[in-house]
This record gives sequence, structure tokens and C-alpha cells, in this order.
Amino acid sequence: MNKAEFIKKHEELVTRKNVKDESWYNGVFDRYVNPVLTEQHIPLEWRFDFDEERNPYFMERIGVNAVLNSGAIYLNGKFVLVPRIEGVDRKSYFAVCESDNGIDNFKFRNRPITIPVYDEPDTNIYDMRLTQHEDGWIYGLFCSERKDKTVDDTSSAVAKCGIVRTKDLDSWERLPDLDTKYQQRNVVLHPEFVDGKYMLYTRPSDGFIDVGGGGGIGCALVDDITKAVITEENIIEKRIYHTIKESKNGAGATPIKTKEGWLHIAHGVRNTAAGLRYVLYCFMTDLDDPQKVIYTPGGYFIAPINAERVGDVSNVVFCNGAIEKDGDLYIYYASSDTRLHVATTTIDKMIDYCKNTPADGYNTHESVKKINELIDRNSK
Ligand code: M1P
Repeated sequence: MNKAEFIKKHEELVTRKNVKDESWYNGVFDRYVNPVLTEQHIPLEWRFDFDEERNPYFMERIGVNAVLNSGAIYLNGKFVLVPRIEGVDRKSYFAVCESDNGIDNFKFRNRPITIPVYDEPDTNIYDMRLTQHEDGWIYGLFCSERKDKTVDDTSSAVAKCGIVRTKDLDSWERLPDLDTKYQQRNVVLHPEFVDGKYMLYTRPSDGFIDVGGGGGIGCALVDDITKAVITEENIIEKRIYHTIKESKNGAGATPIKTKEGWLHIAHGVRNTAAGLRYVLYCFMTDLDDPQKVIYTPGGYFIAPINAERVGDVSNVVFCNGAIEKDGDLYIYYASSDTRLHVATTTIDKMIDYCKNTPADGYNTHESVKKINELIDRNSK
């Protein structure tokens, strides 16, 4: 392939139409044939030097390894994503891309986002959750990773929650990192005030990978988001033995307000002989008391299938952004820490799914009992 052919191929890729995957059916959500973003979608100007003297071989100068876990909002008539873009140097960064229909033709803005430094420079940043808060700002909460200098180990890290805010997704103001005694990943800002305060979904962890004795999805109220301090966390979604969230779990997309409660799309992790397996699951919380869990459909909602199962971190699906538009729901999930997909459904279907999927009975006898009850109802 020559330069001209490569440029043409890139244009075809980024403008390719996406269609539902007709080989998939479960009545709950639709899958799509193509990922919405891959490392090949990143603009060529970010990767190649187009000057023939400086780059006579038209080599890729700055490679991209993966495009994954994305924040998502609907803004100014566009479906807007802020994915995690991981370079070949293992450093992740964020960029804004927009689409008219939410399923294909995502177009990146001219440059990646420049996140201001707070305190000590972050070694890595990733997994931004976007929240359009009722205070008028758009917030981005993300994981800020720095080396753990308390131990002599090159792979020890400390995860904190970084906070930025913007009005236009072009200029971003960095606020102080979340002040909390635990390591924190998967922190999400609730879109409304609760008792006049900002509410965060948290995941208090003792370690960087292992949540230790902690974990679970917590809720914390914060007086001032410009100096966010957590003094108390209330765990609303615990880890449970022999479930899809036995090893760890974490809040995912910013919760979606529905007429029957707040819809949450979270991730659950179990350990296996082949390593950690990440799946997505749902729960709903009370509209008036968002810390009260009201529906807990059992098992996973989305698990990796087919090609989704393989990638840099295989057997993983992860979601940190979803968009509701006119009753339709667009769920952006990454597979195996490598590429980003969309799944679509409706809010009405999700409410039905959350209310009518049997909750986990926590043992095999309860599972069989529920199957027999279903067969009995179908036999009448
Ligand atoms: O590799 C799977 C995921 O691992 C982390 O999620 P968690 O904090 O729940 O373990 C994150 O690093 C995430 O980016 C990644 O997709």
C-alpha cells in the first residue's frame, strides 16, 4: 500500500457506516458490526509527519495502541465521546469526537485535550466520566495515576480521582484531585445536587489493582467540588462471593435519570484461572434517594463475545459513558481494553430489564427454582 492508498483507506474507515449485528439477539440490547473507534481512527495528522523532507518514508511517528473507555454526553445536537486513547508509549490521553447519530462517523476535534497539571504531573490519566451537572458545568472525573514512591517497585502506583470542568469541551479547568484516604478509580459525579451537595460514586481501594478489604461502589457527599474532600463513604453496591462482582466492581456511566429511578451501568469483576473477567451489570436507585438501590437484575448485562474477548487485556468489557436521546439509550463499551463499541436499546427496555430480570439468589438451588417458576408460567 502506498501513502495515497493509505490515506484513502483511513478516510473510508472513519466514514464507514455502522449497522446492527443481526446475528445477535437477546431482546435487551443490540450490538453493532463495527467498533465505533479503534486505534486506526485516530487522525493521521496526530500520527504522521506529512512533510516529505522530514518524513520521506511517510512513517508513523507517534503510534496509537488502543482507543477504549469513553465518557459520553449529548451536546449541541451531537453525540460526544471523550475516549481514552493509549499511545504506544503506554501513556493515555483524552480527545473529543462527535457524531450526528451516535453509531458511526465520529469526527475528532483538531487536537487532543490538554489537561492542566495539578500538583505533581500525572504519569497517566484515563477513563473520564463526563457529567452535565445541574450547576451548569460539564465535569470530567478521571483516574490520575502516579508512581507509589513509598515502595521500591517500578510497578507500584497510586490511583487518585482527577477532576476537570469545562463549558465547551475545548478549554478545561483542573480542580484539585479528590482528597480521600483510599486509592480511588471509577469515581463518577452524580448529575444533580443531593441534599444541596455534590454526590460522588466512589470505589475505595486499599491497593492499585486489588481493592483489598475495601471495594464496592460507595456514595459520598461533597460540599465544595472545587476542593472535594471525602469524609464518609456509604457502600451501596457490595462485592459478593460467587457473583459477577466477587473480586471488584465499579461505577461506570454517569447514571441516567428515568421515570422509575436512576439507571446505573457498572462493571463487575471475577477472578478465573485465565485472569480477571470484566462484565457490565445494571442496577437502579431511587429517584428521591439515589443512595437507595431499588432494582438489582441478577448476572451480567453485557459480557465480551467473539472478537471482543481478545485484546490487550482479554476477557474485558468496560463502560464509562452512555447517552440517552429521545428515549433511546446508546451505551459505549470497550472490549478487552482495545477498541470501543456501541450497544443500543431504549430506556423503557432497560427499566423492564431491571425490574423483571430475577435478582441473583446467591446459590445454585435458587437459580434452578427461578427457571422452574418460568417454565411453570410458560406452561399455563
Ligand atoms: O483492565 C480492565 C480495566 O481495569 C481497570 O478497572 P478497575 O479499576 O475496576 O480494575 C481500569 O484500569 C480500566 O481502565 C480497565 O479497562
